[in-house]
Amino acid sequence: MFKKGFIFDLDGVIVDTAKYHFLAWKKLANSIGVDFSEVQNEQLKGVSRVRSLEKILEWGNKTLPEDEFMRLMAMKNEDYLTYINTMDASEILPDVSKTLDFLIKKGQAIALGSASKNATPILHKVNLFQKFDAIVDGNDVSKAKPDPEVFLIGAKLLKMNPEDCIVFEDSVAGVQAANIANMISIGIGEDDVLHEADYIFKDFTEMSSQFLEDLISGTIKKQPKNNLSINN
Ligand code: B16
Ligand code: MG
Repeated sequence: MFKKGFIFDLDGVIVDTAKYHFLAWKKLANSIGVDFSEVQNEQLKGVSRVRSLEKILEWGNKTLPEDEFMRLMAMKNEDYLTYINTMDASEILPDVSKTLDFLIKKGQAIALGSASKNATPILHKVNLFQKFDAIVDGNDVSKAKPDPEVFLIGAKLLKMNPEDCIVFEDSVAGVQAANIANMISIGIGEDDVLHEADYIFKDFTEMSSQFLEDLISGTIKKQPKNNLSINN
């Protein structure tokens, strides 16, 4: 039997919490006189809370003392949690549960690879926690995506070699992290944003069971790439 490691990002792949991060960061940024666009927001996807605030301050040409920086991060998270608290299984993105169940039925190893420190409570809220063999989140890593640390820890916990792992990601930083880890990167979202991914789908409804079978058997392989490096 073929066995691969399937690593799922959380925000923007399993649940649409990316919209809640955007709303909470936008409110926080506006409160200190900074604004940013949806295009700029793509750069906040997949990156840590600390790095997100650093980027927002860079965009606004602002520097802050450390205690103020910490206070703003806490404010953003408090606001974000008010959205999260209302979540339930209806917020699981289309065909995610079906894909997880298919992979489980096929005996595949499944991990979460998220930058979020809120990942575990979110998985419990939407009732998917028990479907994962391993969870790696923002509490387990010291280096943010595009560093591959989160996915390499995931592979290790699944007892799989990185080259036998497949990553589902909605962020540019996450796709880059998967590529650097030498895993097959599958972008979930728009072609023009995620063009560095090996394969791109708008969402899981576009992914056939044959495609998943071919990933499992190894018929579908990583695309050759040049110049992979960490650049955030
Ligand atoms: P938190 P993912 C990431 O989650 C989000 O995409 C990113 O926007 C967020 O800043 C990061 O988690 C940290 O989240 O503030 O909840 O710790 O996409 O890697 O699942
Ligand atoms: Mg994401």
